[in-house]
Amino acid sequence: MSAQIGFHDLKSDGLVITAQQKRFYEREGYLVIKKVLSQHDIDIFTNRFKEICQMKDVPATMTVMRDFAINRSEYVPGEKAIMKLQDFGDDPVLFSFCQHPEIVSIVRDLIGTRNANLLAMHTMLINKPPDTGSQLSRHPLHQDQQYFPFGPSDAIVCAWTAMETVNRANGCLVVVPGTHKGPVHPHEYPKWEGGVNPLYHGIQDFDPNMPRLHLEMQAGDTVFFHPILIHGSGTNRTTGFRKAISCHFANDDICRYQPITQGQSNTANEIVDTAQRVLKKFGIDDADAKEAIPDLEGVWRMKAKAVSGVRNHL
Ligand SMILES: O=C(O)CCC(=O)C(=O)O
Repeated sequence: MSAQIGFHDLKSDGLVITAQQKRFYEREGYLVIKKVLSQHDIDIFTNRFKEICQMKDVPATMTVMRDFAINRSEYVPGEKAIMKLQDFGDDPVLFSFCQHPEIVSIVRDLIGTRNANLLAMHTMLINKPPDTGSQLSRHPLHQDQQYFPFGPSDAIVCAWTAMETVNRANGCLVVVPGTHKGPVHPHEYPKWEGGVNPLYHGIQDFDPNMPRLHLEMQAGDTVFFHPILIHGSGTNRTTGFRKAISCHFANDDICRYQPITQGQSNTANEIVDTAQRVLKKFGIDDADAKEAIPDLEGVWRMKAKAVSGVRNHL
């Protein structure tokens, strides 16, 4: 039997998904699989999130992002004030999401082979807060490949799991099917009246007539999507928080760092500055921070973590 089960093999069933599901992903740029995680799994991640919000054993490499809609003077530490955790690779409980056998098997079916060396490149737990009227809870339509100085894009996939019911009311994910076959568009901050969160860049030349699809999902359901797929998420108009956990996986046997494009340079500078600032918070001086993270590739070299197998290239 061929070892090439999964990557670009659209005729054979995978370990978990069918050939038909692979073809759907290839054509549409996303694939929703129901109940990939159990409620028990979700409870484990939710409880760990709550502990982190109380600053219990937070790994130094994790970024705990407060809700920018809350004024600093009104800030009360706790889960209601945290909108996102980023880079949880050194947190064994949350990182078990990236190692979850069902998730890993589906990722292998989409971008890997049975023995592919997979890396977790970008990990997040998003706690989308109820919107206070500013619409800051929106995430503009964007393409994740804008931020990645590595490829090919077909060997990268995001797994995004709903940690509760997500729907239009609380700002579910929105995708524009098929757009992964197009280019990466120029990204900038949207000129929205209420502002936008740091690093939430959006596509400027987006055609508003393109059909968008709202992915309403239940807790444990997971959408796998391509890094060029145009996606974002809406305003949370409920009084509850909308939680999701995600990981961008890359196939390390195939992916390599590549020079950034001209279109990536504006967002790249900001990401590099932000990453260097985080190091400086830990007492690292300016010159050392610049040496540790000289460019966008340096940011991702710092984030990448082996999920299975060994890390060789990224
Ligand atoms: O979970 C969300 O609201 C959107 C997440 C997303 O698109 C991203 O972080 O790239």
